[in-house]
Amino acid sequence: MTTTVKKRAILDVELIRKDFPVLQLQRYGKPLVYLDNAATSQKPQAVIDALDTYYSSQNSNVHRGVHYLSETATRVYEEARIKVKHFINSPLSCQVIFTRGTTEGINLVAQTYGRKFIGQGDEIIISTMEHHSNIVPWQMLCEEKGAVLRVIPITDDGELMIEEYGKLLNKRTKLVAMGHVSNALGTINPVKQIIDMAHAFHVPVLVDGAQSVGHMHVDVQKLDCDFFVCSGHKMLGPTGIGVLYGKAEHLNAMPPFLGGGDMILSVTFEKTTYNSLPYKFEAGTPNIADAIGLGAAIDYLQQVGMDRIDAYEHELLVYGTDVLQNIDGLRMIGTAREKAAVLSFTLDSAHPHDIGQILDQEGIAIRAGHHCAQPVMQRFGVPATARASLAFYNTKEELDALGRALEKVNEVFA
Ligand code: C6P
Repeated sequence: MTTTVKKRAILDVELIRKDFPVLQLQRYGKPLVYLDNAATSQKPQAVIDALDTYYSSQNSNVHRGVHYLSETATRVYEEARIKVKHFINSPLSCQVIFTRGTTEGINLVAQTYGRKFIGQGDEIIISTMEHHSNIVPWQMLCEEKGAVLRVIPITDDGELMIEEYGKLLNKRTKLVAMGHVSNALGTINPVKQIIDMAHAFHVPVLVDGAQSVGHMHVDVQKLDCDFFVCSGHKMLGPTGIGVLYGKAEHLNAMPPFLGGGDMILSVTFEKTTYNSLPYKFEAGTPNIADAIGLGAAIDYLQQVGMDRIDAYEHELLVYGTDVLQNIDGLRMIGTAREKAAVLSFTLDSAHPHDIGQILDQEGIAIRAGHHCAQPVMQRFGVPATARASLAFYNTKEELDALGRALEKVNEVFA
């Protein structure tokens, strides 16, 4: 992987850290070192405050009431949608659909677009490094429809084999679904190239942006992706809220996902007519508070600046990689040239779960396991990895602490 620093980030990390209550905690009398950001990010006070403000002074149902509170709740909920629109550069805010998260977004596309447009003998392309959320919904669809799942292989560094991808594309291909950044390897996939290659075959592309959108600038129009999905909780927002962006032509052509209130224009026992976008895909009372919380998270990310976040996290990645390379018996899993700040590794001396436990005793939170990406583990011949995943509020000192703790693991298991 690259060991040069792209550009220097000027970021006052100590000041930023003060905005995150969880980062002030201690674990076993030691300062908490939170390195499990790919699982979920911590939340700044501004997001916690937005939830508090909503529940203490704005709480009401949206799109229904004629009273002041309902109109206020509707306004702030829809403002959150507009914030997402600007953040990912969606052409229109009605192309931003609130979901529960990435998993729901992918299932929504599989169950609506997929069921309508993918049939017997058709092919869907994914890659070896997908999260289970971007495998299982397509497998379920293939089983139901008699379609075929095709998988792009990856190199020993954890990079997509683009030539093999080119060979898989053909006139039976009906969809490509691709992770932007691998949660298990950190690989940043060349999604623009993947999309352009698919579009040459008139094949739409869904991008799983769960691990990219809070860490780098994402522009869905520049990417020209057909669908983009992400989770609020991985980008400083609350759990239970996510986003599905789609091109209007696809969203309009898709049948609804869930039926119920708000997604209809009129209902009789004979016939229901569906609401316009985005409401057609938001049946029932939506997750109002958490959408507002996501809006506050976006405000916060934009104040810090996505370019600065990206550059600083890259600096951390380079530094952390150097620290880990000095640990005896450490094997890095995922050494792509283009990497996000995910350090996935094994140690000769200890199982990843044991590593996780010893690190926890040192106040360091990492994830150990298969990271819901079992095919990647199989590809690298390991049952699990230990994974330190970074965010812009992490520091080089924390990575030094990780290095010292891993040396301790080696001593304990010597
Ligand atoms: N990865 C991790 O620790 P949800 O659970 O719907 O918010 O996100 C699912 C998901 C989809 N795609 C990718 C690339 C992901 O990384 C995740 C979530 C977490 O790596 C939890 S398994």
